[in-house]
Amino acid sequence: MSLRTAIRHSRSLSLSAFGARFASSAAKLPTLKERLAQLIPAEIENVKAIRAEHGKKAFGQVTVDQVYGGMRGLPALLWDGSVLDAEEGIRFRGKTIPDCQQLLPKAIGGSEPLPEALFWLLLTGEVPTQEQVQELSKDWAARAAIPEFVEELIDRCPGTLHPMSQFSLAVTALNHDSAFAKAYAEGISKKDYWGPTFDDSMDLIAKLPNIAGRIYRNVYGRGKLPAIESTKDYSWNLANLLGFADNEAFVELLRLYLTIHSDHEGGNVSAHTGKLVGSALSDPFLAYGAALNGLAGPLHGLANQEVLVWLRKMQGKIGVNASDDDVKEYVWSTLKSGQVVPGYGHAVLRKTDPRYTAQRDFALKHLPSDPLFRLVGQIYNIVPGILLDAGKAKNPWPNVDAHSGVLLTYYGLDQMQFYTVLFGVSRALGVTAQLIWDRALGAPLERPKSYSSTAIKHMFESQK
Ligand code: FAM
Repeated sequence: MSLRTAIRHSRSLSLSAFGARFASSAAKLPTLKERLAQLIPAEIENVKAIRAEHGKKAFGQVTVDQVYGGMRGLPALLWDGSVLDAEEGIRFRGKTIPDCQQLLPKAIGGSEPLPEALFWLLLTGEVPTQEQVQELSKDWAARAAIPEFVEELIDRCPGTLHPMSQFSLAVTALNHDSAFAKAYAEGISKKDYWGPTFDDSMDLIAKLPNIAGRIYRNVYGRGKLPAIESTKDYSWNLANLLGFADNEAFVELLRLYLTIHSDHEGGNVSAHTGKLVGSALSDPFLAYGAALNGLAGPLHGLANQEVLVWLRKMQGKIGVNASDDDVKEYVWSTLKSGQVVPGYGHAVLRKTDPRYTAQRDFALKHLPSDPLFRLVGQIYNIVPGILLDAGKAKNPWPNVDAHSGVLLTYYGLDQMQFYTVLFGVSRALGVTAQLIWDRALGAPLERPKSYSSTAIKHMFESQK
């Protein structure tokens, strides 16, 4: 048994012993913060032990192509919350999306996992009880109000400012009340950093529905925001703020959506940006504001908007019930004009994204004969072959963004420019979970080395 496995094994034994002790007493279950406080000391020891035994060992070589090629595959980051396998897709703390759908607590009468439970899982590696999830929903509802000046800031944005820019502005401005920034200014000890980072993260997540809802209603003229309901879950409240809570299927979609978009290991642009900026001890609001700006790029989160724009253009050009040949011609015309097919390809994945599959399963259950869903399915049968023929993309299969827009559109949320904001609400779960653990483990300032092309040439000329 490897050292790491041995440590994990003994830890999981002691955790289950804790669980058993816990179950036998009638005491109240720990809150998320209390549970984390119990877990952190053992993980600090775990990391110390790994570094003591393996710290000087090498992962392998770094090639010049990796330096020029966006650092693909470079092992350079630590994050326990989720791991992405190129063939299988994402696992959150070892659990696949279907596992999460099965194991995580759901709303009463619902069948999709609650994102509250996913956040708990990401942070602790444990599946929370229904009661713990309800407490978390309540806690987030209690923290949901946003400062008046942030409301005004959003209200003063022109309707032509992209919702993602408004979202990032508002999130950044929340740093006005950062517990971490205040504690740091007052001289908090390094070992205590994670506490106010946790508090800020909880505030940040809790306030996102009010921010997103306000942006949506302002930009699309949907009237005043309703109040947060403290007895409802996070997704219901978000749906209500957007004006869609009457439709239970939409609320279920949001629960699934917020769960599956939350985290995709540490190296994607938004997750890594949050970690990088956080490594300068910028508080969670500043770090997540930066992450949102990365998510707003068309090769990352904005791809969900791009997919719908592309589908609508396609329908405009070749009609709603187009033949396979017409679709093929349209896809080729996209490629020949030097553009990417949005929603296809991935920097790590080499198979269909399980987040795509989860959304397809949802569509098969709730909207099997929707024309736009049929088009998405038709494209799925056509695009991979074309991308393979074109011979450039390493992964011809669809990613998460190929499917989300069609579901939202079906329920009437057809303002494509808003789609990445929903992605952003979800991604906060993963990025903040990572920030909390980074502060708990004392992660240092990130500072990789950059080289000039001249230096690279000289380095290898001298080795000839
Ligand atoms: N359509 C056309 N060309 C594509 C392509 C696609 N969907 N995917 C990759 N390629 C091209 C790519 O542009 C590159 O061309 P050049 O050599 O001319 O630069 C070539 O194939 C090799 O790229 P790769 O190694 O397969 O992919 P990368 O790791 O460089 O890039 C993506 C990954 C996601 C940026 C890329 O597949 C892409 O642009 N896809 C479309 C945009 C998209 O759907 N993004 C969302 C990704 C999503 F999961 C997320 O982050 N939310």
